[in-house]
Amino acid sequence: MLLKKIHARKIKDSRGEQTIEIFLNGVKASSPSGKSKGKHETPSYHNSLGWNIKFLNSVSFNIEINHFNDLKKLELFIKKKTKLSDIKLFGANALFALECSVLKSLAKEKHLPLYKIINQTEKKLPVPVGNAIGGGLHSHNENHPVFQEFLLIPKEKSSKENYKTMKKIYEQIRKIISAKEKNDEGAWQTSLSDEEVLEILSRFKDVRIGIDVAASSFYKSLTYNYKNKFLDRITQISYINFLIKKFNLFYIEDPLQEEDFEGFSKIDHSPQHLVVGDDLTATQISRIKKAISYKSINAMIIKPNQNGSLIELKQIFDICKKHRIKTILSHRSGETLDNALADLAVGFQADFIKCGIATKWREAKLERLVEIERSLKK
Ligand code: 2PG
Ligand code: MG
Repeated sequence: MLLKKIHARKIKDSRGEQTIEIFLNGVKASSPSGKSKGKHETPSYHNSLGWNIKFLNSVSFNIEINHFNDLKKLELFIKKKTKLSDIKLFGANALFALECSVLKSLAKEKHLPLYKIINQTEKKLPVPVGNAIGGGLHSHNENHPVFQEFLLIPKEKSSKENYKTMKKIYEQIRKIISAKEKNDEGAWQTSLSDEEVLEILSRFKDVRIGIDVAASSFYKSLTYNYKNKFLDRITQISYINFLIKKFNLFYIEDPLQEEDFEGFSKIDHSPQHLVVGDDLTATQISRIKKAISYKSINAMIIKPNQNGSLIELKQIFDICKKHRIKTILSHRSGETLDNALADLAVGFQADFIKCGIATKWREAKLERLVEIERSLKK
């Protein structure tokens, strides 16, 4: 496929914030954007979104792309044209949308599903991690839990059944907590406390439960600032270990602030629990290597737009596989209707996919997963 010209434009994500969409050969791809951004994420854009759009619309690429690894040629071309020292300085959102549009276009030309452009043979489907109740930075109400996300991880055998189970429990939760409003990710808003929410979720025996503490968002002046208590580092570690035991938590994301690699290693790491890095690792290879050397985590969030380069994303999956770190490919709190995340999860063989439960932006990914499952059975 000869990549000549693309068309880029600004669109709004689910939160009404600006992001980028790219059209290429009749297909389109777009990037999401986060709110609880890690300090070490690749910035979304170089200079500004307008600069990237102008550049992408004005350049003639003339690059022959026939398979996934040819994205390297595209990255080298952009580096040369922009005179940037590192391709990621181009901006993670612009680069990810561009690379994704190229893969989609290649898939269209070869009459293949997108995931097969990344991987022809493997067929494992990721298990969803769904946000049922929200707190922290994603909330709109004043009184909310401190933790950012309360998650359901179903145990069914199929993607279709997993989706159904999450939806069913999500509805039951609405009734129990008399929820009326949804947050940025379509999770229920509540004024209940963290432990009250966990008590409710632990009543559901056919799912495992998890939390995204997003601890950096309430860590100030060396202290974890809960509304009614202020915990130092050691007390935060014992509090999280206490919660893991009390509520049998399966999944614990960012329990400590994003620089505390050593502290993460003191969180209960039994094989039954996933200690997950998100802001800690920020989808950056150097941070992942550091987390491995400190034994900080046994699972990791991978956000394509936290890095930008799909070539690097593949390397990250390889590193995780080698070190037996479970992978969770993740959406952002500001999402678009693009459902490519499901294909990327299957293509890269992610163990889990974190993409919410409700609202059209989140359901687009879950529905695509069910569709892939159906096609694999044929
Ligand atoms: C997270 C994400 C997605 P944001 O912290 O895991 O759920 O939030 O996109 O706001 O960084
Ligand atoms: Mg997170």
